[in-house]
Amino acid sequence: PQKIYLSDYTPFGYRVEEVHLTFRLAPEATRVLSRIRFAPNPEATDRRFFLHGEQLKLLSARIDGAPITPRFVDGGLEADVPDGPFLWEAEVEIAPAKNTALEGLYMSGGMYCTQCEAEGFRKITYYPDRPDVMATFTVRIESDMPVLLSNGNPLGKGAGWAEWHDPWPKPSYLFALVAGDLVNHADRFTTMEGRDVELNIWVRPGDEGKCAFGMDALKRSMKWDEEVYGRAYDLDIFNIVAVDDFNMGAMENKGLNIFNSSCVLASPETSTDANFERIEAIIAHEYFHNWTGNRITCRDWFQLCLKEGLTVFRDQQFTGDQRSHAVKRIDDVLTLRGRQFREDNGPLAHPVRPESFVEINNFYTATVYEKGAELIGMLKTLVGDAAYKEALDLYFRRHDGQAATIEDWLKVFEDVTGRDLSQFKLWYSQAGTPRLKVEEAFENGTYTLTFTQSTPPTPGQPVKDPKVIPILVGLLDDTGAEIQPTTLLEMTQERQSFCFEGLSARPIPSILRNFSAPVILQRESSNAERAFLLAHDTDPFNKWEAGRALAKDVLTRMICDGAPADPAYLDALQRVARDDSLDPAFRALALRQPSEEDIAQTLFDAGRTPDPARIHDAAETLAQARAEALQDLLPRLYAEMHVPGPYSPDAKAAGKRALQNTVLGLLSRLDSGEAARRQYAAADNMTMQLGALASLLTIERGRAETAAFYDQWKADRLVMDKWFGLQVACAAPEAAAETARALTEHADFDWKNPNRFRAVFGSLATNPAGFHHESGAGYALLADWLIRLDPVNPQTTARMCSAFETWRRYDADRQGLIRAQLERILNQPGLSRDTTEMITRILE
Ligand code: B3K
Ligand code: ZN
Repeated sequence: PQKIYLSDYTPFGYRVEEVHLTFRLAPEATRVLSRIRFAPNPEATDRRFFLHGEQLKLLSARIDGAPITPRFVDGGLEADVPDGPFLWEAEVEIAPAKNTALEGLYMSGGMYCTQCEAEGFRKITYYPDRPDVMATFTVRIESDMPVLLSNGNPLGKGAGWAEWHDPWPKPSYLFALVAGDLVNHADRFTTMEGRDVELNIWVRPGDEGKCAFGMDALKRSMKWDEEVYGRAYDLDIFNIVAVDDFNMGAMENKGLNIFNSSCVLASPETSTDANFERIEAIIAHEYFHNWTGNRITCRDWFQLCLKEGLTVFRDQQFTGDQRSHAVKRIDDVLTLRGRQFREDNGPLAHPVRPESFVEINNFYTATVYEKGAELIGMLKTLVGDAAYKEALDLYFRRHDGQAATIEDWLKVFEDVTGRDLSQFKLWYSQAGTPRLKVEEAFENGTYTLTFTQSTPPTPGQPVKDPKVIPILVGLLDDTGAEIQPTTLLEMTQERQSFCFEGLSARPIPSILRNFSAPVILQRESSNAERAFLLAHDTDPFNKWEAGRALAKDVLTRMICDGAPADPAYLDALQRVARDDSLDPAFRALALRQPSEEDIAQTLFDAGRTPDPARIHDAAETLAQARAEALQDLLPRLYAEMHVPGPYSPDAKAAGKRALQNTVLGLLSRLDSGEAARRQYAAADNMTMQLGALASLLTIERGRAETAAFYDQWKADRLVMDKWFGLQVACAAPEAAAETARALTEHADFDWKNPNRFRAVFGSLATNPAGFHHESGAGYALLADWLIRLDPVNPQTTARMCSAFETWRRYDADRQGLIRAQLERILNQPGLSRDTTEMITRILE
């Protein structure tokens, strides 16, 4: 397979002045007529006229009205064209009903829909399918489906047709079309510029009761982007459509966002608090793309983080503003460490701005998204809030309507602040998670912190240069009073010291407050000090982090030395649980035990070979010890967290329920699930119902509830995904693979639906002791199903391959078992480019 390089970028030889598309929709034979005005691009030298096109049947092609016979070449066609502007016309035939890859135009639940990012438009018609070619689109849809949608504003509609015009030039990846028998939840929003905007969420009949929350989230997002970034919406209509079969979460098509139904449909009975929060964040994310992604797009796909890192950062800010900054930051760091650090420290490590790829869909990663967002956060910390705002204003002014690069992005910060950001740029080009070692000294009232940074080698990058690391630090005295408020230390060298003078005694440092850089902090510390910070740190992130470090240390000792659960840790836990001054959501996070995956990574970092079975046993032992230590407190805390009245998804109520469910998990280890059974029976919302079921399954009970849950919810696909997933996620190590296998034989296991496939196999992959069971059954089962899915849906198959990315952490036996499965997958004849690239990189 061919590798594409950033360094090979050249602009396309032609500009597209306007695009007219006509769709005559039919499941097996849709006709797409295109009329495209091209003109030579004065900024380009190469005049080769190449149009991308895949899986298209070309019926006719004309240039300036005269029929032509193009030359078919790999991935598209070439033609001889006039020297000046010309009109290209083509008619192609495609078969949306046969499109199981869910890229291009496809059918889901009887409706037509599209997914074009990154390179799906070429499966719709011949076109320069690259993000730096921007054009205005006019679209006519002919179909007897009642609802016909495309980008932009409606031009008109009649029986069997509709026309749309999008006045904003856009790249083809933002094109969208939907046709179906849909109903809408409608609303309106008036922008700060006085534009009256029609808002719709379109769903299949029966789902109209699950739109209100999404609509409210949309309006809050629109308002927030006006208030915080000064960005107003720019069309007369904004449509969201819910689709059941979707490879990702959602897509920001101009004026016509298409969502995986799991990321927009919400109701108290069917959605958990976590679902509500995620839906709010994704609605915001896609909406925010209207400016960061659509009005300013990417020059090429190597610049993906330009829109994704920034838009994730913006949606994180939004959620923090709407809910709690402290809790949001902790959640984000948990995700970052769980997914991005894992990626960055394994064979799939790549820079935030990759320099080459085989299949761009394989680079919609935690590194591009989540680490990309961290880089924006660091930049903001370094330049300060005011300069950040100025830089963003300049970015929007300078690059509106353009396809931009990371160089353009950094230049606005340089121009606003006068800083040289060339060293900062290393964050975009160097992969790997930096290690930050800390040494301390105290002498004559001066406290010195010395940091040493180093980044381990990653594929293709054996040696790293020192990066700019913003380190937020505060100092406490031994009473817990803050003697040095949060201060920014700007580290630029490999080894660097910072002094705090005039202190009367050695302080207790709180380092890397708010997790100010995506690094692994290495510091010798005692559990007494961790417990002290857990009790006294004024920085909520580091307060939580101290408890986390304490728990990890205790677990590590239990695993490696067979030590018992440390009573000092259990004491500290009690104090947090009991501290009513703390937000329940924060307490729930602080009481959450580090995941087995997190422990495996930590052990591996410390030079040990993690044993998933031993980690699981220790985690179970600790959980039991925690339950017993908190025994007296649990019933009261459980009762106190009860939220009376009708369900509301707000952060305060959700925080209480989170703590209540955490407490229930511990209680269940003491009462054989009695409280959980009561909660299950009384639950009037999915958060409490699922929380109870999870508690029961974790202690290997809840058979009756599992059956009842199925009977209650079998008609609801999104709830059934939870049912499939939870059974695998909670299965005991020796039962996980068999549980998953048995579920694949269930009549409702629709494996071609990505949500259902992920429910089973995503849960298997994130149950470490089950997936990595020494029998190898988990590996073999996943490989069987990846082999089966690949010809049907390469994108989802390739994404799931990352289940194997940590294989080098484990012992020789497990490595051997995994290698055998990876090689078996790789040897499949006709394996997709997507999956081939992933397995090859994992094996290298
Ligand atoms: N931009 C889309 C992702 C497209 C995925 C292509 N395989 C969703 C988002 O980040 O908003
Ligand atoms: Zn995005």
